[in-house]
Amino acid sequence: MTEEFAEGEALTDGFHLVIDALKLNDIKTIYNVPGIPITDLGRYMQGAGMRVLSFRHEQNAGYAAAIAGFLTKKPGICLTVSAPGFLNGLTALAHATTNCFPMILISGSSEREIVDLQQGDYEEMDQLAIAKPLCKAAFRVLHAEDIGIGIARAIRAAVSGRPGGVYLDLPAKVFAQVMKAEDGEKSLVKVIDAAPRQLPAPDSVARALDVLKSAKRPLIILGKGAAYAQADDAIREFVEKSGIPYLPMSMAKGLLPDTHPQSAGAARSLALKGSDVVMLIGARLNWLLSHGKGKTWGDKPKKFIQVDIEPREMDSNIEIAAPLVGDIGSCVQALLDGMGDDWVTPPTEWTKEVKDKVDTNVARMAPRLQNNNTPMDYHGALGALRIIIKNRPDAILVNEGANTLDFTRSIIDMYQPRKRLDVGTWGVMGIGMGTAIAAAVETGKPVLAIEGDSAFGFSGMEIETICRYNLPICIVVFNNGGIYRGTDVNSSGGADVATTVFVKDARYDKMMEAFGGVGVHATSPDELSQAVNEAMDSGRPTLINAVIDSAAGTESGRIGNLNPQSVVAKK
Ligand code: ADP
Ligand code: TZD
Ligand code: MG
Repeated sequence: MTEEFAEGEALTDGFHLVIDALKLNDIKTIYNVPGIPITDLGRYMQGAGMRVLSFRHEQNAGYAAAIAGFLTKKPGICLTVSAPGFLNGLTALAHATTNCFPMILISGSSEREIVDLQQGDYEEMDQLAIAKPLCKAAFRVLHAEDIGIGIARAIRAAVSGRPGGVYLDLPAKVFAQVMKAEDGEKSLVKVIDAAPRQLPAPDSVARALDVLKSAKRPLIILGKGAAYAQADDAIREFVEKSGIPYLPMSMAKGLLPDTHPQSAGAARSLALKGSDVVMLIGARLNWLLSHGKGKTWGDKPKKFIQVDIEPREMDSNIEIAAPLVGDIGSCVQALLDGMGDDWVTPPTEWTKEVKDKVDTNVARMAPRLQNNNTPMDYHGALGALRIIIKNRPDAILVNEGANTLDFTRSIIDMYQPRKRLDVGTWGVMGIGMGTAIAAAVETGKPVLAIEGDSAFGFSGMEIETICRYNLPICIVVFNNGGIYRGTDVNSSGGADVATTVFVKDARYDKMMEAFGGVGVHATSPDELSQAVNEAMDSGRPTLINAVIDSAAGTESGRIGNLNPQSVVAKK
């Protein structure tokens, strides 16, 4: 800036404009790793009363921001340094976009002139170009007076329509640019109605209800879009009034309690195969639903109704007989209004068939969940943790791993919306600690993180962060000594252990003690249960090393079928 300022004139600069723009838009929590050129930005943010949480690795700060977006419907903010810090944050930005979570990755960057001439600046990288294919929108601000509009655009892009990740590039020199405080204030933009309601077309609502009424064996599938929408009461009323069995996708568990009489969760296979009309609410027909076809769905012809904010999601995999485009709250309300007072619930032949299957499967599972074996198997350990969540339904459950993920999802019932946070659409390992931290920070609720030992390793260093901020997080590491199992052998007979095997009898609990947290070594379900209850009562950061039989798991948990098979090699 070459402009001269009068002596004593009130001034502002890029640093403070970023802070003012965020605060004006009610964004007060930042997940970051400090360094050039954003160290002072973090300091000034903290000084201005924002909560700035410093992580040990940007990827974890990014996962925290992503899940903060899911939990709050406001963009979670991850702040990083240039090139390497930016790249470390990028996995989370792509994850947010893939999962439809609103998030903004704000990265400092180097001198544009030097970057574009490739003259080798400190941490040189064309970050904007690299971010673009991995997010919903990417913006760069080159002048301090554009910070207000840049942040406004980033917020609106992240939360409107289908939510997603947005990249905002702030070159170092913008922070130091000075302008008159008065002009600075005028340059800020408050985003009005960042995610406007999107009402469905009345004829689409009528079509959806016609298709639903024609069903003999209808099924509702609730996805994490339905959880995100925060239309909990309308969704519950709709499901109950319809009388239709419903299946929750992983992060939609608890939208209605998993113990609800209409839940088909424990009869998933029968519900998918047996249904004739399927209504998807905030769930995509991607790999997690076998693309709506194949043996998962059986031979019976089916019609699909899909409720989604993204019009292009319709027919992504198969024909959608009744697309209903709009925000879930508005769509579900329109469906409820259209059902009228004479809605006929589905034939009991179907609802009873589903309910009987649920009851049989639940009864069959019950004794396995009560075993007190040492070393523990997944059922014994999760049988204990299941009771804890039942008694503490407002606790947030974070979950990653392979067997640890699949068993936890099916065994632990959830009772409230948005309490189950996991690996999401990509099945990504490493979301654990960032997710747990943001869950504790954003909601103030206790967090139970159930982690495979491999999964935990991807973000394990953040236990220092958890201890530093004294967060009420209890981590249970399901330690089976490896990825899927701890029993694999190296087929060459060489000295290296097999590729999926870790150090035997590792003591993850001791890591926690290094930072002043509580470490517990648990070898039985009773010990595990006691330790988790103590942790959740005290609210102290705790890590429990839960010893799981190294032979208990299966390759890739429940998705082993996705592994390509060699016809010539032996494992
Ligand atoms: P799951 O993995 O639980 O099946 P997905 O992530 O595949 O869920 O699907 C979520 C869907 O929800 C996305 O297609 C997204 O466009 C949609 N969605 C997200 N928020 C809303 C909303 N407020 N209203 C309508 N649809 C939404
Ligand atoms: N890297 C990333 C980022 N995401 C992944 N999903 C994987 C690698 C591959 N992977 C899985 O899909 S699950 C898993 C890996 C490494 C770990 C499974 O081991 P675990 O759980 O110890 O966490 P179990 O209970 O031993 O099965
Ligand atoms: Mg393991």
